[in-house]
Amino acid sequence: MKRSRGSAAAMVVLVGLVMILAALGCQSDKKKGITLGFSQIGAESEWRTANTKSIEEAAKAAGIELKFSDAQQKQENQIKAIRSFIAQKVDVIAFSPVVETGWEPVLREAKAAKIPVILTDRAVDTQDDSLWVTLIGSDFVEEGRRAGRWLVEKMKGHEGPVNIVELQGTVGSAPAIDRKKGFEEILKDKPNFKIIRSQTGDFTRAKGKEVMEAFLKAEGKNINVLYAHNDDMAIGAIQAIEEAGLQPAKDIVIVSIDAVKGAFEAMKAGKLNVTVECSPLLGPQLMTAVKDLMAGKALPKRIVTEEGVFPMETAAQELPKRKY
Ligand code: GYE
Repeated sequence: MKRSRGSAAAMVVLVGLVMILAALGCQSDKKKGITLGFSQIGAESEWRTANTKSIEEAAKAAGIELKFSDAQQKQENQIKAIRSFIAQKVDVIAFSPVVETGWEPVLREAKAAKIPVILTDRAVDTQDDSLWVTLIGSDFVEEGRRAGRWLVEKMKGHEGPVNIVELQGTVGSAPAIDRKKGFEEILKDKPNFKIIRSQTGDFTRAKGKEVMEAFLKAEGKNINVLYAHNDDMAIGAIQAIEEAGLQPAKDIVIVSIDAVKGAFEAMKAGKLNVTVECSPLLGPQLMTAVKDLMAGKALPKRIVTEEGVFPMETAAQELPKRKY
C-alpha cells in the first residue's frame, strides 16, 4: 500500500515533468519561426497586386509567418501598421513606402525596439541611413532613362517639335520622382523634345484616364507623345485617346513603365508602343534577405532587380511568358 502510493506520487511528478518539458519544447519551436510584418502601399495597380501575391507566396514557401497590412495608399496607415508590428514584437519589419519623406520618427521607434527594417520597392529620404538595413527594388532613374532613350530613337526623322504630355505617379513617391528625373536627363540636350504638360495620375487607371482627358481638351492634336510613369495610367489614357477620336500608338506615341500583362495586351492590340520593365516579383529576394538577417549575415545596402525594355513588336512572343 505504502509502495503503491509512493509510485503514484512519482508518476504524478513524472507526468508533470513531461508536460513542462513539452511546453518548453513548444516554446522553443515557436522561437525558431520567423515573423515578418509587411506594410503594403495598397492595390492601386496591376503591378502592386502582383507584388503582394509574390510576397505572400514567397513567405509561405520560406516558412515565414507573414503579418500583412494594406495601407490603401495612405502614409498614416503605414505608420500605424509599423507601430502595431513593433507592439507585436515581430522579428523583422518590411514595407514599401508610399512617399519618400516623413518616416524618421517611426523608424526610430523600430530601431529602439531593435527590430530591423527592410525597404522593398520604394526608397525613403532620411538623414540617418542606419534606420533601415537594405532596399530591395528597381532603379527607377534608369527606367526613366530607358523610356527616354527609346523615345529619342523612335522619333528620329520626326520633323518639328516633339510635344510630350506626362502622367506622373503618386506625388512625392520614389518612382514618380526618379522616373521623371531619368527621362528628363535624356531629353535635356534635345531642344525639340518638350514636356508641355505634366500631372499626377496617382498610378491608377481611373486617374490616368481623367488626366489624359484634360490634356486632350487643353492641347488636342498638339500632343505627339504620352509618357506614363506606369502601365495602368497608360491603359486609362488609351481609353481617353480613343474616346477623343484619336488612335493610340499612332496619332500619339505611348511610352510607359512596368511591363504588366495588361501592357502586353495593349501592345498586341497595337495601342501601346513600348513598356519598360519593372519587376514586382520581389517576394523571394525579400524572404532570402529576412533569413540572412536572422542568421546574422550582413546585407548589402542596395539589392537591385534586373529588368529589360519591351517594344510593341515583341508583345505576341513575350505575352505567354509573362509571370505578372
Ligand atoms: O510602377 C506602379 C505601382 O513602386 C514600382 O507602384 C512601384 C510602382 C509601379 O503602383 O505601377
